[in-house]
Amino acid sequence: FYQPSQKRASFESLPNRERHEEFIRKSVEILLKDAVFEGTSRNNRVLQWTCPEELSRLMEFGLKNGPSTHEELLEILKKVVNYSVKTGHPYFVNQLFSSLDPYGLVAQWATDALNPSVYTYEVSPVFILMEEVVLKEMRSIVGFEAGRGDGIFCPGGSIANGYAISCARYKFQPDIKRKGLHSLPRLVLFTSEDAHYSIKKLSSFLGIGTDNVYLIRTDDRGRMDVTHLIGQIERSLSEGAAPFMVSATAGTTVIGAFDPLNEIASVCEKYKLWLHVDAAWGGGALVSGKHKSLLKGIERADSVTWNPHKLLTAPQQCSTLLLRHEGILAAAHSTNAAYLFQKDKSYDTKFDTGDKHIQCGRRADVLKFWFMWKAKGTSGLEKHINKVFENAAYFADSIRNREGFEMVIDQPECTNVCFWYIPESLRSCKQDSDYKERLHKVAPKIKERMMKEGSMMVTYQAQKQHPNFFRIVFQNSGLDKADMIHFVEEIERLGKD
Ligand code: ABU
Repeated sequence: FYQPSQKRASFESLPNRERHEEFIRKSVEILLKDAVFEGTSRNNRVLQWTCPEELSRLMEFGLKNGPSTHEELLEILKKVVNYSVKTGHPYFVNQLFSSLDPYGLVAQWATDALNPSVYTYEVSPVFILMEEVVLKEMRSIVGFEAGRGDGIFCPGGSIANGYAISCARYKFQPDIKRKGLHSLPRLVLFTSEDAHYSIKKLSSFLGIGTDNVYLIRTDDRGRMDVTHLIGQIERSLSEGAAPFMVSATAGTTVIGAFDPLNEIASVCEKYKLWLHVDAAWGGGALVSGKHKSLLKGIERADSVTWNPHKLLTAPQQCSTLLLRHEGILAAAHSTNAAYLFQKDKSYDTKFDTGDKHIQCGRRADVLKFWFMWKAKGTSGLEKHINKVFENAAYFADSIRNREGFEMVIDQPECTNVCFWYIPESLRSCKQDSDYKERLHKVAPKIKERMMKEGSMMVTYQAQKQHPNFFRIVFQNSGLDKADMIHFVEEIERLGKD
């Protein structure tokens, strides 16, 4: 611990260790009370909206030369909690993560207390073995034979998708590792127009270029159009380019659509393309006997992104990339740094798994998920998934025929439900030429009101020809039917004029 020489206003008579212990205990008390218990109470607000200028004044973000007292720091901590959004609050239904899982939280805190870096067995013995077990179990659930293959925990689904592109490219031309892009023809990959933006972003990062991400049309339910996919593969071949990968999506970000994986897998087999499935969002459905058929065909993939911090509500971040190809991550990325990955260590150095990552230092994101899984069992995870799908269906049923609501997709496949709210003043104007323009302004206005009141958080966006619509996301299995009705009525209240 840092031990400042100056006198401090509090705990001053205690030896430093005791002062720090008291400081930590008081800090944890604040976090438990303000962030965990009050922060997730339906009686409290999801957020206290403050504009950036005012927040800058209230929080005093500036750093100073001298130290702060523990009392000052505890006050600062209270403010950090106060002005932060309570993403574990039941009415935070804004993003593809939410909820506050007690086991996940404790394990996250344990991770931070131990502060490991998961690259070598000597530094992270528990987490190295834990990662291997969890990744193998996840591969088995995906359907890879006997759970065999490769895998890693990554800092987010975007990076997992990037690893998939890197592995696919390596498989296509292993020379890439030494010779770089000079060894390659123009590579082309295919993904749907509704896919996550990380596919384009990481293609740019990896030197493939966004122009070489060919976007495939989606149908009226947001699923990849396989005929168009075949057409675009043929187009790339006729251009003399080298198609190497299809990134399908299982649970698109906005609509929650599942691409037809079996059909896409057959196309990939025919053209010898790597099949990646971005199941960052929808992957959680695999643990449910009732819902796993949404991802039928995923077992034919070469790689899968699956984020337990999404549908399975592990704390941020908990993202994985799972591969059917053993050893491909190390083959594509290792550089054998002699100061970390010495081969003459006293134990089997196959347990020094860090070199297959592009990161060096790395958090133990596995612990929170493993601990939650231990606490609930696979059957508990399944119950959770079934409940959130039930909630989403109940919400959709509640608004489908309710005056003022209109579904974007009538039968959502995942637990994101997209809809318009049409205020009374607009309901008779559907034939007007400016109707879409006016409807486009409704969701941002309602969102502004809910943010200012702090009563709930739900996001909105425009997509393709559609004016702004709401996307409400369910992944907190602590919610029930009364909450679903609350959301409906709250949107009506906020949008009444
Ligand atoms: N991959 C995160 C997507 C963010 C969101 O729309 O919730």
